[in-house]
Amino acid sequence: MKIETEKREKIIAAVTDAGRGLLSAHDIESHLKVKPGDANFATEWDIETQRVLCERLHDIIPSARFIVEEGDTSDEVADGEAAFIIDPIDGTTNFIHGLSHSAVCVAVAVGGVPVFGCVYNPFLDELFYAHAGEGAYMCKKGVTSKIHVSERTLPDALAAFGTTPYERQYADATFARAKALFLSCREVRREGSAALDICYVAAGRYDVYFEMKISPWDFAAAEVIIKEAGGMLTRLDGEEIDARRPTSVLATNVAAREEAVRVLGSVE
Ligand code: LIP
Repeated sequence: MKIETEKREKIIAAVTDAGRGLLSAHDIESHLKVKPGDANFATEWDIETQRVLCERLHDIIPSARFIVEEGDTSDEVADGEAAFIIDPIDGTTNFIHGLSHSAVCVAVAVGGVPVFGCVYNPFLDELFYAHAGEGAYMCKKGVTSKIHVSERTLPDALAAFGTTPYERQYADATFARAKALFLSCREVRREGSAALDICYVAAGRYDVYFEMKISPWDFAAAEVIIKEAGGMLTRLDGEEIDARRPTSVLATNVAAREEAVRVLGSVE
């Protein structure tokens, strides 16, 4: 499935409008909705942003299904069926705490395979986007550039990771792997938005990112972007990802991939 240019432009406009709307957010912590799991919240901006995005996106591709973070209204998506996969604010905890590392994420997927993705951080005015087969790009303050993963090998790599904060049973497994990476690379980071962290690998800022379990809306849009930037996104065991269900993720460039898989796989 190829998304026509006009539809891509409308999707990007919906995403960037939604992102800019977050810049006027205030009293964020006074209206939190508690969600299942550990320290899992939705703000009124998560919920309203998702509502407006769903309306605008439905007008662009009326036949598409929806897989969304907020509420239990996600559709079942059959192989071959088009779906929007939406995270209205990836990095919600950062947003609550006033950190500028959050993004509005929309992917168009066919079955479990994203074909178009856009990830927009309004706080830095950085839009990452890609369509399958057509390269990956970043637009910052009106200037668009093609992005590509780095050629750093693991010893020179800056590696990021996620902490599955809503499912802390993975904590020992996460931090053991983060330590193994830390002892094998230049440095590690945990910044709190899987989508942006995967896009940073695509842009050559990071070289590796892993998380033990994240949801489709956290990674689907960034999946197209990193693959079109010459990088790889698989499960931690190297198997292909289905963007319709939660999964572990390992995002890397090519140069560091084999060593990163070995180091992460060496942890019990
Ligand atoms: C978050 C991710 C983060 C991950 C959290 C959560 P949210 O997304 O971006 O990397 O560690 O488990 O999934 O919940 O802020 O949209």
